[in-house]
Amino acid sequence: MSSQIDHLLNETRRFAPSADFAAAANAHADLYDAAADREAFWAEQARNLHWHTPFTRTLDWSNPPFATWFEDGELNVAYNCLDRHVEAGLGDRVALLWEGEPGDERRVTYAELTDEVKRLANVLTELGIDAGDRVAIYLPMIPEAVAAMLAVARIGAIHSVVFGGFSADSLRSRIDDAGAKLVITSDGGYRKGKASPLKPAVDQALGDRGHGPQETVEHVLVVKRTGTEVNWEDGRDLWWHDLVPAASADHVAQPFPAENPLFILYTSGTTGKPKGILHTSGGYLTQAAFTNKVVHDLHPETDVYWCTADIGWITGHTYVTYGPLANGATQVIYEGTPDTPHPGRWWEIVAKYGVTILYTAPTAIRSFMKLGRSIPEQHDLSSLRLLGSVGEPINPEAWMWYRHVIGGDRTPIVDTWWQTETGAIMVSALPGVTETKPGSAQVPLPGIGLDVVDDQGQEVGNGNGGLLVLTEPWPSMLRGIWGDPDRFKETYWDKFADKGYYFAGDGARLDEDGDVWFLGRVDDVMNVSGHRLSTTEIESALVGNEAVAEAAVVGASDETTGQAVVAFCVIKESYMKANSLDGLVDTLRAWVGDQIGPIARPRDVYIVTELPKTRSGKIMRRLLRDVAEGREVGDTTTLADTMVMSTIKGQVTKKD
Ligand code: 6R9
Repeated sequence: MSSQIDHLLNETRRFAPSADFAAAANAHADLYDAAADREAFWAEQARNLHWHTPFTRTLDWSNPPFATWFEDGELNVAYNCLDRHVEAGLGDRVALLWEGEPGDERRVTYAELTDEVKRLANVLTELGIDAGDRVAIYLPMIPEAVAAMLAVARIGAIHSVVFGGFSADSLRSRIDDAGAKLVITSDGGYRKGKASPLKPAVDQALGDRGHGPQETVEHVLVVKRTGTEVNWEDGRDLWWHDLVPAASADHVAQPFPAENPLFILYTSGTTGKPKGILHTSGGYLTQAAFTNKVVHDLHPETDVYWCTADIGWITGHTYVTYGPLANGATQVIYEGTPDTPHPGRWWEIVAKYGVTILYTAPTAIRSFMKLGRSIPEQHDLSSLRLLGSVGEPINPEAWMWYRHVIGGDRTPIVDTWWQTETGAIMVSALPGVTETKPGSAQVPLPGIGLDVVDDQGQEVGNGNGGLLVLTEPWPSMLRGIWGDPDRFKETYWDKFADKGYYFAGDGARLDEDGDVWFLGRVDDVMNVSGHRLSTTEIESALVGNEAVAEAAVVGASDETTGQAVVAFCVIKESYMKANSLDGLVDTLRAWVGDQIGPIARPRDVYIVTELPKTRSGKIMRRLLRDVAEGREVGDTTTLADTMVMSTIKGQVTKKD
């Protein structure tokens, strides 16, 4: 492993925190010392929440991998996100600065959101939803989506949010797996300048199954957002606007045990069947609130926070709904796509609301890079003081662009690694404390145990690569896979069962300082002539070339080298305007050879206009591997744009 090519580790740019930032930061270096007693540290963080019944036990790890945290304590998650702020006199503080795609806006204060959630909680109870029942939420990014999650939590029921971009089939399988009793949806939402319907998918998901004994859904509660005509099933379908405003706003939040399930969120695994990741209440909310406070440096009195994730993803659960509201933050929520009605829409929103903290994904940053800096430069971004990244490794060049063009060379960047399963951020720089390195997620947070090991679970040590493991239980860890404890053990715990490590499925390296560099999922690691090469490393080299906006690299089987490097590159518009593309393929092959070493030089470079991505923005390399190996392209149903593969195939064959 030590013979690996260390292109990424040659990244020498460093950014120390400014004295001003450090002086006002929530994070301090002494947090790491404070976490030397891990359990005491998390217990202290948990006490920042309101407990109806204080806990006396912190962690029970006597039956691994099934952990309990704060088990004998009782709390109400919604009370922590709403009522306690109102009771503290902060009812007039704006919780949600909502911007619809067509430009309509709503400001919702903590008092108003609390009122809405109380009414909805009463409606849910009237509809027969009890603690422990499952409620599916299939909504666009509108304030009702946040209210729905909180109302379900308030009565101790379990939500399963299904991303609005998922099909009727995906919705049906999630409703069935969870046995949902109620679906909360809307007529539609605005996307790409149009009203995009949602209710028909719910009708299809429910209708196809008839009303046999298997049917669990009793009602569908429908928010009117677009005014589009909807099909209506009397007795089953109910309008939100008929029930919620008319319901009583008196509702006392009852305490529930810390381990009461809070939500199920489905995530794709290596097999076809999505896994219902289960999270519970006290530990999850503790780590959500703590990380949002120290990693995003949230100062709720003054900050305007914006996490661009949809609530259909874990990032939207933890860093739109639960973390920021538990902390009493004021946050922006935007309904639509980043380029509607114009490509500067996000930057217009940053300027309009004076956003101070922006948390987004590398895929978004790279697509803005592709359009060029002139678009963000038309807007005043001087309010920004902290930038965050999540979802994928961020290439050093994208990191630098983010810092320079969006952050005006002022803002710290936190590259945050975590998963649906981890519930909250696990690895990140602490702003104001850590000297940052473009491309590295850097250090485990205080209270988190992490290592990089080989296949046998042995530490690889600094300077080497291997598999990322979490060595200690953490408060917001998944508690299981809904209905499938065996799969939970097999997927995450069996690989290093003797050590009790959680296997994350990510490749990572430790540099000489012990900082973590993520190398992508382990199935994205290539083996070329016996050398382990990471897709991320070669993609970063390609994105470092002036012509390339975005790159995806796959290992295609090759008779001589085992695997060969095949790269798919999207070219910057500014480059195409000024240059011919003749010879660019050879230039890029040579460029990678120069940057990393001859072994990494791609066998093929294909110039394409688009890369295949999931709806959460992760590149689907599996499909590109099919193209690179000349196979029929596999299952494309989870792509955001299912046409993209035929476009790519056309572009690849043309170049042959
Ligand atoms: C939060 C989220 C989890 C997978 C994870 C890893 C990748 C996320 C990353 C990152 C490198 C980062 N990932 N953040 N890789 N650096 N900062 O994205 O959850 O959708 O479950 O994905 O995403 O591969 O294993 P989820």
